[in-house]
Amino acid sequence: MGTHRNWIFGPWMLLFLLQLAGASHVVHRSLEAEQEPGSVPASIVSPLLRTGYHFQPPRNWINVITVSDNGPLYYKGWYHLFYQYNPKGAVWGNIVWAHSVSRDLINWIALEPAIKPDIPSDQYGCWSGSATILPDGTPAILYTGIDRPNINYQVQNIAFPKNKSDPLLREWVKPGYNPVASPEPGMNATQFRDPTTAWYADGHWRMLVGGLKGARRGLAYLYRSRDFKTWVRAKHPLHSALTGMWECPDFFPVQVSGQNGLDTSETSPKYILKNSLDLTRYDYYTVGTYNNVTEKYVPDNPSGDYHRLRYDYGNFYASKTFFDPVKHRRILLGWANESDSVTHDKAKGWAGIHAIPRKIWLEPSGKQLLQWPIEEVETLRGKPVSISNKVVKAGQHLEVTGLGTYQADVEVSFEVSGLEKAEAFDPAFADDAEKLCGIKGADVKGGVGPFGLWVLASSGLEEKTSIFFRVFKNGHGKKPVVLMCADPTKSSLTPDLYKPTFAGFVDTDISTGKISLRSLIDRSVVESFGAGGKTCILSRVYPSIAIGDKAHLYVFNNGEADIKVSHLTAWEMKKPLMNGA
Ligand SMILES: *[C@@H]1O[C@H](CO)[C@@H](O)[C@H](O)[C@H]1NC(C)=O
Ligand SMILES: *[C@@H]1O[C@H](CO)[C@@H](O)[C@H](O)[C@H]1NC(C)=O
Ligand SMILES: *[C@@H]1O[C@H](CO)[C@@H](O)[C@H](O)[C@H]1NC(C)=O
Ligand SMILES: *[C@H]1O[C@@H](CO)[C@H](O)[C@@H](O)[C@@H]1NC(C)=O
Repeated sequence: MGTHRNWIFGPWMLLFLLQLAGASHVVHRSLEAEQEPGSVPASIVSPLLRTGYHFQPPRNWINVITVSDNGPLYYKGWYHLFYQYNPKGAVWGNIVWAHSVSRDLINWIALEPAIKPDIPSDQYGCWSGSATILPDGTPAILYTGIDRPNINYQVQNIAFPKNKSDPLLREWVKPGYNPVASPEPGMNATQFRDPTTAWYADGHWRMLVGGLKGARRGLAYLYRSRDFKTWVRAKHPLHSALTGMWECPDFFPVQVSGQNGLDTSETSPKYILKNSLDLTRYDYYTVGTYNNVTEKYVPDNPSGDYHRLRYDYGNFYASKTFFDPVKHRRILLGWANESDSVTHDKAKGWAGIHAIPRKIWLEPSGKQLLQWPIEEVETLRGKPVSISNKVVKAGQHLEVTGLGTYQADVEVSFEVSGLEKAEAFDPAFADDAEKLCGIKGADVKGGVGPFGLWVLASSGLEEKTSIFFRVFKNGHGKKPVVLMCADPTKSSLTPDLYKPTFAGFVDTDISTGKISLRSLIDRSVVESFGAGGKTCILSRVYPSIAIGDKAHLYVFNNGEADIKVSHLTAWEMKKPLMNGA
């Protein structure tokens, strides 16, 4: 994916390059005025803000830029995760595929990088790609290479394991026939990247590569191959839309009912197409059908391409799924960048984490996916603390005590009544949950809600990150609108943090009186799953007081209607093996 591109052309990177070059004292000074480098707040570099059970490379890798996931894969008893990594810190031109292995997707062991620039067609960078297992069991990696200096001219390459008997797949070789796909006349060579896992049907392999046509048309180029070696572009893309560049396309079949996943080469009446939109830096997907004769994908909801569903309404990008043959499930992995400053990142010596792997499946309505943290994460749970049948009255809050809550897993079921007290929904916000949440944050009193959790909160509530629901009346005969929101505006007293309110609507019928919330809290990240995984939000937050044992957890209710916590269980989470850190 083009995180690297963003780093190269994005404003932060520009500032950073200018700083490096010593070329812009103006820019340098304005940055200093904002955050006074040299006086990075002690809390930012505190080990208590480094995540405990989220995927990260080791601590001592100085100036790690961004970590994004590439193609996860299962081979001979091990899950393999490859991710974009800069071993040289401040030098961006040498992106490699770092490599970690796991037996359970929770405990990770770091190996040497799997793919590094060393052939003409990847000598200026090894960017994202995907892995596919061929019928004889051989894994193959397709990835984007940069083959010329000073311009991000993108081609697609292939690599195979050197020793197929090595379950750790430590060494990879790149056949001499690379690259296997290059930009053709009429294609934008700097917007041509991130090959997908391939699928097989009708005597041909097929894969997608993300692209951009003209100024605005994002598309997924379709390639075919008989032998996985010679790839020919189909005349038509699989799909396209006027959204800007499509990074990291992901395309896979889903079962119409049940929670099992399908191998990418299986067929189904329903498919998911996901793209990471470089313009907004979020991951969007549609549910649709794939016609294997015309080789076109058609979203079920015609407006879906532009008002699309997101895997996560927070900080979550460049995600990728894979089919886990062990538990017959499809698993989603996503990358979350930092929300502090580049100066902070340099002081910390690390930047970028992965979300907890999520199992995904189609909701029975067929309209969206459901997501849930993989069950393996529950092996990290310590002793539980539970609360049952507690009413939290209007304007009140309830502390959950008896555990360390800075690294915790919290599941709560709410009972909601008094729906007649709900505020009226303004249809002007029908497509803009985020804006609505920005206006009606956690401290803005409501009718039914805001109610939910204050996590990573200080005892005096100077700091708190709010994860909550707010219910709106929606005209006669329509079900109430439920907004799920993550409000980090009070999360820290540290200046110069990126603290956007993130939000999504929850397609649930709250007139049943019930809604659930699960939050995975891990020092500087909060991942929340509303209504059983219908709406998910990941936030990065960096408290300055509410760190370590000073972090508190509360249930709050800022609505007029009482809320009942029918059940809440919170677990302290243990630290898994995390790449030796
Ligand atoms: C290939 O890997 C297997 C299993 O790790 C090992 O026993 C064998 O020596 C390796 N072969 C070579 C040529 O390195
Ligand atoms: C390729 O896309 C980039 C980004 O939109 C644009 O700046 C550039 O002009 C395009 N190049 C061509 C040849 O269309
Ligand atoms: C399309 O899918 C159907 C159903 O799985 C299969 O029977 C058929 O062979 C496929 N056709 C092509 C051209 O892939
Ligand atoms: C993560 O960082 C924030 C703050 O710098 C940016 O606004 C986001 O665009 C960025 N997200 C991605 C996916 O790059």
